[in-house]
Amino acid sequence: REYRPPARLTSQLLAARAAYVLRGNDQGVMTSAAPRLYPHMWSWDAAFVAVGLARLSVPRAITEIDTLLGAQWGDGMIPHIVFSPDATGYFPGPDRWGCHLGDVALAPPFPATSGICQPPVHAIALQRIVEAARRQGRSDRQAAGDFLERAWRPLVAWHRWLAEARDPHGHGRVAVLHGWESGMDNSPRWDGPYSRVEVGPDLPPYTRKDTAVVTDATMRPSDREYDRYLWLIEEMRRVRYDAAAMYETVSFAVEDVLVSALLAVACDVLADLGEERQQPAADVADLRGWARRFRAGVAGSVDPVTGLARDRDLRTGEWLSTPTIAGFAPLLCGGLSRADEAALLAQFEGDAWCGHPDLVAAVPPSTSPAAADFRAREYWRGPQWPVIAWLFHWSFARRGWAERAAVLREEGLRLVGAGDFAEYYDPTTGEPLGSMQQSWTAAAVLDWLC
Ligand code: 9WN
Repeated sequence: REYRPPARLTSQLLAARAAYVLRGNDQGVMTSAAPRLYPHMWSWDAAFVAVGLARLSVPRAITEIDTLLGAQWGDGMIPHIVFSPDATGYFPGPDRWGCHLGDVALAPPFPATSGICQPPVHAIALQRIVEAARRQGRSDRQAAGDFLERAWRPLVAWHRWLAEARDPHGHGRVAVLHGWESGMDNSPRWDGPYSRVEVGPDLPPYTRKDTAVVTDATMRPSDREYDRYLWLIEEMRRVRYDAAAMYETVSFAVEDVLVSALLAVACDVLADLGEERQQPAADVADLRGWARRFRAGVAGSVDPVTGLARDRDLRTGEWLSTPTIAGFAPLLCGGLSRADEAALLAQFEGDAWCGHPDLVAAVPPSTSPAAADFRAREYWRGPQWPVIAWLFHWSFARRGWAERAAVLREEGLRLVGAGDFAEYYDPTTGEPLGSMQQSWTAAAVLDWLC
């Protein structure tokens, strides 16, 4: 396929454009994930957006997370979408979820939300806000300190909910009950579990809106996939989003290694902040315990043959070994022996992944270009997502791998250098795909450049 990348912008211009994108998507107290395709707030997007906003304005970054936490459910779950009252252009919207209609006891009546969650990266945002405030004046430092006090209990409650409601048997791995909960909707990781989801004959009819925005339908999940996505919502609605009933009955239930690794890291990040800022010792001890448990659960999932971490289908008990970016989850949270970690790092940088000879930029593709499942333009089936590059960059820096972190930053900037701020990119041509002006892409760039 012919695609000639336009010239790279200077760093200054790229950063200015990134700020402009976030400004354009700002609805006041929430930032839409993208202007047309996603005109609401998404949970993990909001955390990454706050990381970027912290470089522009600490108070505005705080507002973003305050808005998200304002939609937290009574049991601690942070919902994956907080619907903007001012936007309608997304399906499934509030009425299809039905969480705000009164019979879902734990959901807030306002704002309307979805009934599932997304990866727990919010403590990372808190840490980056505190960090950014350190470099600013007294009022920002004070605002960040107050924010930490205010966000502490909600964030501990969120982590507790994930540990208890989504890992009730203590496996050390968080269960996702919908591909959307993983944030990697149609990753080939989920093909097996989804193939076992039988769509009932009583699935209410619906019309997709996403393919009216991204008109090349091959860049989005298929209609067949959407039927299953909608069917799972139907199953959840029928048990009124009761967490225990969902865990037992929803036809898609998979222990997700990437979410589990992120929970482990997020617990440690939050515990570090809590120790530094004198938060309750009992909370800190719980956080450390969850960090240990989920780190061990991720390490315990590693395939002895490939060295990659694996998800596990809770409905069949089988390990899922499709080679996707989630296989590198242990690099985020640690927990492997030195030798296993070195081998996994070598694989990450090797020619089946970031070092594949066909890649324009050496950042991880969502699926290995060497795998039979690889599709260069199809959403989570192959494209590179700048936000995922940022996540590995941040984790590598946190783990003390400064040089490797610098390479991911440099290569990530190569990918996004023309300033489209696309949702994802074709790894083999560098073509921007999906939605443009995607907020979390702009946020990653701001963090890299400012
Ligand atoms: C469903 C907002 C979200 C991201 C997800 C990404 C995509 C939604 C969709 O967009 O998912 O939640 O409609 O495709 O897969 O990671 O949070 O940017």
